[in-house]
Amino acid sequence: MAKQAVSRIEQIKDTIEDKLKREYGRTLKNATDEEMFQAVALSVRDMMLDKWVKAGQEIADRQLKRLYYLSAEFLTGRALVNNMISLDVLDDYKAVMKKIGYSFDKLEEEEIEAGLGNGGLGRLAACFLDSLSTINLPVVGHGIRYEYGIFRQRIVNGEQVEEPDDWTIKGDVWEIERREEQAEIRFEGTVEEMWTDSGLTAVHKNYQSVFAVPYDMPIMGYKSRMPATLRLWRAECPALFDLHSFNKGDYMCMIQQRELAESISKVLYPEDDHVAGRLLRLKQYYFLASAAMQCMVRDHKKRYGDVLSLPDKVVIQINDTHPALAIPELMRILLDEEGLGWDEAYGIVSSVFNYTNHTVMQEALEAWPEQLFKSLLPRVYSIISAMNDRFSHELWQAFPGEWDKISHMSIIAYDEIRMANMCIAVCSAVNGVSQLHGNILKTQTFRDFYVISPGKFTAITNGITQRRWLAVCNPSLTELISDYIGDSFLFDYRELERLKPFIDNQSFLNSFHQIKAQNKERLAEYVLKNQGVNINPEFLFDVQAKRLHEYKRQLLKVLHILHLYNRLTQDETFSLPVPVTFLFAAKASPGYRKAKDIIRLIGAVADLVNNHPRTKNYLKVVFLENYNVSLAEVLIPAADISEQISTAGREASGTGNMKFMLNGAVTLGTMDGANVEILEQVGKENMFIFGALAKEIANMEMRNSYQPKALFDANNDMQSALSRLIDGTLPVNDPHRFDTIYNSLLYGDYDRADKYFVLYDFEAYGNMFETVLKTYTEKYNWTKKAAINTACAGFFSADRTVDEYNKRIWRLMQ
Ligand code: 26Q
Repeated sequence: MAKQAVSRIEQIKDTIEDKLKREYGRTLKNATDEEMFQAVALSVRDMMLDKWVKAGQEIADRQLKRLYYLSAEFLTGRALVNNMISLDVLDDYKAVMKKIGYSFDKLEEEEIEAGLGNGGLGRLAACFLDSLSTINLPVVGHGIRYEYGIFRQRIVNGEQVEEPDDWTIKGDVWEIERREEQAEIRFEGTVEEMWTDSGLTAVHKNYQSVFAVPYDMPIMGYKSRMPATLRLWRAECPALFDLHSFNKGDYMCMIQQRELAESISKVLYPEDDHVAGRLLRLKQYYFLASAAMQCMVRDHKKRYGDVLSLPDKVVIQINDTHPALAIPELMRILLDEEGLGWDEAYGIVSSVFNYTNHTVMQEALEAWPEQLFKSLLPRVYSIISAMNDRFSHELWQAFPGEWDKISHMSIIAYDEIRMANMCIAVCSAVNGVSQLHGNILKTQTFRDFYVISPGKFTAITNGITQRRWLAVCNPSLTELISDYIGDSFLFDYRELERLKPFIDNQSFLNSFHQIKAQNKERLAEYVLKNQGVNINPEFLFDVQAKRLHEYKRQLLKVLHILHLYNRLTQDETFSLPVPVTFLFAAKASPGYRKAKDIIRLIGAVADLVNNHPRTKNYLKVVFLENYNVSLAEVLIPAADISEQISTAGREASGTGNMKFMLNGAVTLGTMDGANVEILEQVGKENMFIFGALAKEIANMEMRNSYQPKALFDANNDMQSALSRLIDGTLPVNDPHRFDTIYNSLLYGDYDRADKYFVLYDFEAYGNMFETVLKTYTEKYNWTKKAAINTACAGFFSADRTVDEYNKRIWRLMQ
């Protein structure tokens, strides 16, 4: 080993020892696992802080324009190994741990992941920060420091049980509290308009204050000189001791008030499907929006003196509509605190804001009851009202007399405030997250808006960071790739293509195959250790891992398993060319009944097929508990097949599909979201595409022509599979447990046929699955497809995504 490396290793060891001594009064010999983790993490943090401070200087000196990325969710996951890789010190730390005789894996396992998000949207925000930092673009992410992140899921007697995720219990090592930068957030009260020297001014009175205290976390991109900042806000009661109420003897009331204020940042809402107009959620969103905007204006004024130059120095991206209240909040600050006139303020606001949409489903578009909104946020309400009046006037010019259209497009109508409409009306750019999704926004969801402002709409396909989703989670494959093409693909995604010439190289393919086999063993060990279930790495691993949603169609896979069960049990001559392990991992919103029923169904199907003397040789079904970033890191590298089977037109993009692809799984999917673009990259020989196209689905919806019962009557296999839900075959106590699922597939809910077209794609899915199994038996051929998927995944790097955002929208300098 080179001399330099030896001294680096000594240095790291000394730092760790020093941290142990000073923080805990311990030595390398007697430190607990937790203390060891903390000490190591602190030593890594020191290295990041050096860069962070320098980056701050550089931003100030060069007066760089900065991105504010506002998001109610940041699903960052564990940070330790990721940070070591980014700082290029992983091998050094491994050597240190070896030297002191401490297991590196144990260190890794000790970290509690930050699960401050539900799924795709939150993980996207985390990938973006990593990529922005990697390409050295200045960004601050603003979010909420939820005390409880996404719930921990346990399966008890087949049912999902939620447990609180108290991730901060051990104190988060990565964050730094910045109490001196706290902001005051005002709720409720009344607004009085008064004429003063500067014209009509609004004064907000009798409000309730809550303080927002920021916690900053450096997010280290790969070999970056510009770590990103993630600023998470925590709610705190203003006065530690409210003497006034105390004196009145209102002690209990005082404590209650305090609890109420601090409840704002208590818990992440676990719903990402449809949402009731919850007061606390609205409080959370305004809390984030106001804190971020006050902080931005304050910082800008400190640097540049006044607010008029804001558009030159900041740009804001809002991750779906959840932080959209930042729009009227910035208006409020500019009007009420900075004394600008409406047009001047509106000009600034509309030039700095940009909005990303992540869903086309009506039930997930945010709308707030007008009265509730008005009483919680009276001043913000009056600003939105004024924006609505002006916008309605514009609409009237564009569509004279078309009342239906105008009320459909307004920001406020039918006693509701519609956040998406406000965003589209005000923002400079509106973007979808895949090409298909972008087109659907223009031609369906927001088509009337597209008519009046076609230039605003764009589509920028999502991406993932190849650091976490390859280097961290699949070190063996990363090493193999580096052996063939060097490791520059870790910061230049285009390099990954250079693997293509090796696709026919026998020895490359052999290693590729072996690595997949090892990763399958690693997963098998994990599943045995954590759930006490044996899975055989010789089986094909078919994985569907994502939130539980009807549109994602976990049910389609379940029905197909029942179909295979029927064939295997009814026909002794039938067998599968290769045995299959079907892995599911998914959290359901606690209030989403149907989703929870589907989890119960998966458990029942598992009990059935895993215990039947014949089927257990061919099929194994496992539901993996508590899907989160850390589990994804073990699961994804082990997959042979990636299930991406949503109803076409419903999955805005999907990002799991990209993670699986990068790790050499072949996609079995519909023409939905970014699957369409995966197909463009890999070609149809390297993907298994089936099912109705988005336009066919849209057509059936328009004509109301989908008739599942007719399909059912004409298809014996479908009848037999579906009957299993209600004929008492499934081992559950209540024989009617799955009646609702059965009925909704066949007859829909209320008067509309199943909105997710599960039975429509049943046959196509089954046929394509047969092709999958046949292809899998040709080992060489299969590995080639898998490797092509990896080689073609460069396009889906979030480095490419943020670069596109930058060229089209942000215009930041490196
Ligand atoms: C809805 C109403 C009121 C308040 C909140 C919400 C809410 C909360 C969370 C609505 C949606 C979400 C989360 C959405 C999400 O994760 N969408 C996913 O975003 C990914 C990143 O763009 C895409 O790849 C997925 O296709 C999309 O489903």
